[in-house]
Amino acid sequence: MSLIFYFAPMSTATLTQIVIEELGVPCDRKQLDLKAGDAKKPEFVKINPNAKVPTIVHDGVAIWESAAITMYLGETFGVDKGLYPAPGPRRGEAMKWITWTNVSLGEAVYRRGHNGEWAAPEDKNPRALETANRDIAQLLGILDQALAGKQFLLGEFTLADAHVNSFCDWLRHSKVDFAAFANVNAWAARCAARPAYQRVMAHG
Ligand SMILES: N[C@@H](CCC(=O)N[C@@H](CS)C(=O)NCC(=O)O)C(=O)O
Repeated sequence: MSLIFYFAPMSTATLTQIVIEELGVPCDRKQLDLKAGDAKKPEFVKINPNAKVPTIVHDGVAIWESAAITMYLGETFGVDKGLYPAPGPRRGEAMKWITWTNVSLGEAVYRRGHNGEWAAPEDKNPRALETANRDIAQLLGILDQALAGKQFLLGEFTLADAHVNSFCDWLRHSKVDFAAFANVNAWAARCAARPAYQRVMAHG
Protein backbone atom coordinates (compact mmCIF):
# COMPACT_ATOMS: atom_id res chain seq x y z
CA MET A 1 0.00 0.00 0.00
CA SER A 2 1.31 3.43 -0.81
CA LEU A 3 -0.24 6.63 0.45
CA ILE A 4 1.28 10.02 -0.32
CA PHE A 5 -0.10 13.10 1.44
CA TYR A 6 0.61 16.58 0.05
CA PHE A 7 -0.03 19.25 2.64
CA ALA A 8 0.89 22.71 3.88
CA PRO A 9 0.80 23.88 7.48
CA MET A 10 -2.11 26.14 8.48
CA SER A 11 -4.22 25.26 5.44
CA THR A 12 -7.26 23.16 4.54
CA ALA A 13 -4.84 20.22 4.65
CA THR A 14 -4.81 20.41 8.47
CA LEU A 15 -8.24 18.84 8.33
CA THR A 16 -6.83 15.86 6.40
CA GLN A 17 -3.84 15.69 8.76
CA ILE A 18 -6.23 15.18 11.67
CA VAL A 19 -8.15 12.52 9.73
CA ILE A 20 -4.92 10.64 8.87
CA GLU A 21 -3.69 10.93 12.47
CA GLU A 22 -7.01 9.57 13.79
CA LEU A 23 -6.73 6.62 11.38
CA GLY A 24 -3.08 5.99 12.19
CA VAL A 25 -2.33 5.05 8.57
CA PRO A 26 1.30 5.37 7.56
CA CYS A 27 1.85 7.87 4.76
CA ASP A 28 4.62 9.61 2.94
CA ARG A 29 4.13 13.28 3.87
CA LYS A 30 5.15 15.87 1.32
CA GLN A 31 5.09 19.44 2.61
CA LEU A 32 4.50 22.21 0.09
CA ASP A 33 5.45 25.84 0.60
CA LEU A 34 2.39 27.63 -0.79
CA LYS A 35 3.99 31.09 -0.53
CA ALA A 36 6.92 29.86 -2.62
CA GLY A 37 4.41 28.64 -5.25
CA ASP A 38 5.06 24.91 -4.76
CA ALA A 39 1.40 24.06 -5.50
CA LYS A 40 1.65 25.74 -8.90
CA LYS A 41 4.72 23.84 -10.02
CA PRO A 42 4.09 21.63 -13.08
CA GLU A 43 4.99 18.42 -11.22
CA PHE A 44 2.27 19.10 -8.60
CA VAL A 45 -0.32 20.42 -11.10
CA LYS A 46 0.02 17.09 -12.92
CA ILE A 47 -1.24 15.43 -9.70
CA ASN A 48 -3.86 18.05 -8.80
CA PRO A 49 -4.79 20.40 -11.68
CA ASN A 50 -6.47 22.68 -9.10
CA ALA A 51 -3.02 23.35 -7.61
CA LYS A 52 -4.30 22.94 -4.06
CA VAL A 53 -3.71 20.98 -0.89
CA PRO A 54 -4.83 18.66 0.57
CA THR A 55 -4.13 16.04 -2.08
CA ILE A 56 -3.50 12.35 -1.53
CA VAL A 57 -2.22 9.70 -3.92
CA HIS A 58 -3.34 6.23 -2.89
CA ASP A 59 -1.80 3.34 -4.80
CA GLY A 60 -1.04 5.66 -7.69
CA VAL A 61 -4.47 7.36 -7.85
CA ALA A 62 -4.73 11.07 -7.02
CA ILE A 63 -7.67 12.17 -4.88
CA TRP A 64 -8.29 15.84 -4.15
CA GLU A 65 -10.97 17.93 -2.44
CA SER A 66 -10.83 17.60 1.34
CA ALA A 67 -14.43 16.32 1.62
CA ALA A 68 -13.77 13.51 -0.87
CA ILE A 69 -10.49 12.70 0.90
CA THR A 70 -12.15 12.41 4.34
CA MET A 71 -14.90 10.16 2.95
CA TYR A 72 -12.45 8.06 0.94
CA LEU A 73 -9.99 7.57 3.81
CA GLY A 74 -12.90 6.89 6.15
CA GLU A 75 -14.41 4.15 4.02
CA THR A 76 -11.02 2.66 3.15
CA PHE A 77 -9.33 2.66 6.57
CA GLY A 78 -11.89 3.84 9.12
CA VAL A 79 -14.73 1.32 9.21
CA ASP A 80 -12.83 -1.46 11.03
CA LYS A 81 -11.47 1.10 13.46
CA GLY A 82 -14.97 2.36 14.31
CA LEU A 83 -14.10 5.82 12.99
CA TYR A 84 -16.38 5.80 9.94
CA PRO A 85 -19.75 4.10 9.43
CA ALA A 86 -20.17 1.02 7.23
CA PRO A 87 -22.34 1.54 4.11
CA GLY A 88 -25.91 2.37 5.12
CA PRO A 89 -27.88 5.27 6.61
CA ARG A 90 -25.21 6.20 9.17
CA ARG A 91 -22.65 6.40 6.35
CA GLY A 92 -25.12 8.75 4.65
CA GLU A 93 -25.19 10.92 7.76
CA ALA A 94 -21.41 11.18 7.84
CA MET A 95 -21.34 12.11 4.14
CA LYS A 96 -24.11 14.65 4.66
CA TRP A 97 -22.15 16.58 7.30
CA ILE A 98 -18.84 16.44 5.46
CA THR A 99 -20.43 17.65 2.22
CA TRP A 100 -22.52 20.29 4.00
CA THR A 101 -19.37 21.71 5.53
CA ASN A 102 -17.49 22.14 2.27
CA VAL A 103 -20.43 23.04 0.03
CA SER A 104 -23.07 24.89 2.07
CA LEU A 105 -21.05 26.34 4.93
CA GLY A 106 -17.99 26.67 2.66
CA GLU A 107 -19.94 28.71 0.10
CA ALA A 108 -20.97 31.28 2.73
CA VAL A 109 -17.46 31.36 4.20
CA TYR A 110 -15.80 31.97 0.83
CA ARG A 111 -18.42 34.64 0.04
CA ARG A 112 -17.58 36.30 3.36
CA GLY A 113 -13.89 36.25 2.53
CA HIS A 114 -14.25 37.50 -1.04
CA ASN A 115 -16.42 40.44 0.03
CA GLY A 116 -14.35 41.28 3.11
CA GLU A 117 -11.02 40.11 4.44
CA TRP A 118 -9.59 38.72 1.18
CA ALA A 119 -10.88 41.46 -1.13
CA ALA A 120 -8.85 44.38 -2.47
CA PRO A 121 -10.14 47.65 -0.93
CA GLU A 122 -12.09 48.55 -4.09
CA ASP A 123 -13.77 45.12 -4.16
CA LYS A 124 -14.98 45.07 -0.55
CA ASN A 125 -18.79 44.93 -0.35
CA PRO A 126 -20.19 45.60 3.13
CA ARG A 127 -23.76 44.57 2.22
CA ALA A 128 -22.69 41.25 0.74
CA LEU A 129 -20.41 40.75 3.74
CA GLU A 130 -23.31 41.30 6.12
CA THR A 131 -25.44 38.79 4.19
CA ALA A 132 -22.61 36.24 4.26
CA ASN A 133 -22.19 36.71 8.03
CA ARG A 134 -25.94 36.21 8.50
CA ASP A 135 -25.87 33.07 6.35
CA ILE A 136 -22.91 31.66 8.29
CA ALA A 137 -24.73 32.28 11.58
CA GLN A 138 -27.83 30.52 10.22
CA LEU A 139 -25.74 27.53 9.09
CA LEU A 140 -23.89 27.31 12.41
CA GLY A 141 -27.33 27.37 14.05
CA ILE A 142 -28.18 24.21 12.08
CA LEU A 143 -25.01 22.55 13.35
CA ASP A 144 -25.77 23.70 16.90
CA GLN A 145 -29.29 22.23 16.76
CA ALA A 146 -27.97 18.94 15.37
CA LEU A 147 -25.60 18.65 18.33
CA ALA A 148 -28.26 19.27 20.99
CA GLY A 149 -28.19 16.42 23.51
CA LYS A 150 -25.40 14.63 21.64
CA GLN A 151 -21.71 14.06 22.26
CA PHE A 152 -20.89 13.90 18.55
CA LEU A 153 -22.70 14.35 15.22
CA LEU A 154 -23.56 10.66 14.85
CA GLY A 155 -23.67 9.99 18.60
CA GLU A 156 -20.22 8.36 18.73
CA PHE A 157 -17.13 10.16 17.41
CA THR A 158 -16.49 9.69 13.68
CA LEU A 159 -14.26 11.33 11.10
CA ALA A 160 -17.22 13.57 10.24
CA ASP A 161 -16.63 15.29 13.61
CA ALA A 162 -12.91 15.66 12.87
CA HIS A 163 -13.71 17.15 9.47
CA VAL A 164 -16.46 19.57 10.48
CA ASN A 165 -14.67 20.68 13.64
CA SER A 166 -11.39 21.37 11.87
CA PHE A 167 -13.27 23.49 9.32
CA CYS A 168 -14.89 25.39 12.23
CA ASP A 169 -11.40 25.97 13.68
CA TRP A 170 -10.59 27.85 10.50
CA LEU A 171 -13.75 29.96 10.93
CA ARG A 172 -12.77 30.78 14.52
CA HIS A 173 -9.34 31.75 13.27
CA SER A 174 -11.09 34.01 10.72
CA LYS A 175 -12.94 35.68 13.59
CA VAL A 176 -16.40 34.21 12.98
CA ASP A 177 -18.32 34.72 16.23
CA PHE A 178 -19.21 31.38 17.85
CA ALA A 179 -20.55 32.84 21.12
CA ALA A 180 -24.18 31.96 20.33
CA PHE A 181 -23.45 28.29 19.61
CA ALA A 182 -23.07 26.58 22.97
CA ASN A 183 -23.56 23.04 21.65
CA VAL A 184 -20.97 23.62 18.92
CA ASN A 185 -18.50 25.01 21.47
CA ALA A 186 -18.93 22.07 23.87
CA TRP A 187 -18.56 19.59 20.97
CA ALA A 188 -15.48 21.45 19.69
CA ALA A 189 -13.88 21.02 23.12
CA ARG A 190 -14.60 17.26 22.95
CA CYS A 191 -13.11 17.07 19.44
CA ALA A 192 -10.05 19.06 20.59
CA ALA A 193 -9.51 16.65 23.52
CA ARG A 194 -8.86 13.75 21.11
CA PRO A 195 -5.20 12.69 21.25
CA ALA A 196 -4.92 12.71 17.43
CA TYR A 197 -6.12 16.31 17.29
CA GLN A 198 -3.69 17.33 20.01
CA ARG A 199 -0.75 15.63 18.28
CA VAL A 200 -1.47 17.49 15.02
CA MET A 201 -1.82 20.81 16.85
CA ALA A 202 1.43 20.21 18.74
CA HIS A 203 3.57 18.90 15.89
CA GLY A 204 1.73 19.65 12.62
N1 LIG B 1 -11.98 22.91 -1.95
C1 LIG B 1 -10.61 22.57 -1.63
C2 LIG B 1 -9.91 23.84 -1.14
C3 LIG B 1 -8.44 23.61 -0.90
C4 LIG B 1 -7.70 24.94 -0.79
O1 LIG B 1 -8.25 26.03 -0.99
N2 LIG B 1 -6.40 24.84 -0.50
C5 LIG B 1 -5.55 26.02 -0.42
C6 LIG B 1 -4.90 26.14 0.95
S1 LIG B 1 -6.11 26.43 2.21
C7 LIG B 1 -4.40 25.87 -1.43
O2 LIG B 1 -3.83 24.80 -1.56
N3 LIG B 1 -4.03 26.96 -2.13
C8 LIG B 1 -2.95 26.92 -3.06
C9 LIG B 1 -2.03 28.09 -2.95
O3 LIG B 1 -2.23 28.95 -2.06
O4 LIG B 1 -1.08 28.12 -3.74
C10 LIG B 1 -10.60 21.48 -0.56
O5 LIG B 1 -11.50 21.44 0.29
O6 LIG B 1 -9.68 20.64 -0.60
